[in-house]
Amino acid sequence: MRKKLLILFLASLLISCAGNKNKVNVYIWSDYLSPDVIEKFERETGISVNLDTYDSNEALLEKLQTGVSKYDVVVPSDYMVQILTKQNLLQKIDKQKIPNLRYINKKFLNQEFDPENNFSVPFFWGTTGFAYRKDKLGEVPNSWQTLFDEKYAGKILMLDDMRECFAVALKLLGHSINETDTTVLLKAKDLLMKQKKLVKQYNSSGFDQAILSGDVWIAHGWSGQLVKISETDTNIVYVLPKEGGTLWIDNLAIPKSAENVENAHKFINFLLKPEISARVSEFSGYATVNDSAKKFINPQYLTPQRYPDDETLKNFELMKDLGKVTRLLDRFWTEIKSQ
Ligand code: N2P
Repeated sequence: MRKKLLILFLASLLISCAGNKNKVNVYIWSDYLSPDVIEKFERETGISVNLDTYDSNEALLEKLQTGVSKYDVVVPSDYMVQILTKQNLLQKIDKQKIPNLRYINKKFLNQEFDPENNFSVPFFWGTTGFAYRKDKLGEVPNSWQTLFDEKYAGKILMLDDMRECFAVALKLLGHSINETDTTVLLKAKDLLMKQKKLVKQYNSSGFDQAILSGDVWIAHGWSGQLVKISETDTNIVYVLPKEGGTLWIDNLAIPKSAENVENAHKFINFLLKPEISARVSEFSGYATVNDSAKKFINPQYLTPQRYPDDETLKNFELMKDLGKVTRLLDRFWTEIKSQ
């Protein structure tokens, strides 16, 4: 009996070891990957994908800091790549193992947040703007001011995202989204405090559904999801405000604590295949950084809404790590949310 038990125990140990080798744990923005792409990777490589999702960079930071879950691939935005690298939470990517890096448009490489792309590989890019319902607004808005207009009280949604909300207030005040001056930040906080009574929800996961259902009339949000619904419902319009806002690049990266590093490289390289990049871009609504993918994308998805030109983006900026000032913003944000 004892012997049998021991054999059983050893067998299960073997199976779990083999199982470990054959998986990749991915922590990524919700709505980024389509199920068919995951299945294709699993079929081609025999590696199974465990997927967890998040809707803010800060949620990702917290997960990696506490170390409770072990992820092999994560997708931080620009400023978060900087923060994670400074905190030694990412590992160097072995570029030899990512030959498909060659497909990435050079303009997305060697950015200030990772000058040699040692820790991150660009994946999607996009903007932060807002969408409105044509049937409810008697105007054609082009300014962040609309999100602060009393007549839309109770019909406004803001992203549940500290940096994104401050970016809106700062742009409205005529400043950079990376402003660090305390007096200016205080003014931005006051603006957001006043706005709070007009805001129905702070929501980063269902902002598209909230405006689609008519629950709100104006929704602050990210390009992909908002552009996607505006393509199927002509009553919804996505706006890039004249004051400018956030331009962002989301990147594939491997945490220091990853246990399946080999598989992480395989997964990243797979996502950079032109056909695969094309598919996930069509699915998510977000713009690909992969030039060779464009020929696989249905031209109906290569619109100025999804790919705004430089002129439209002239007042849009990438977020930067604000260093110590982040703590001040954290405090302001808690005050706003708890008032
Ligand atoms: C939301 C994806 C947008 C990410 N699902 C912005 N960095």
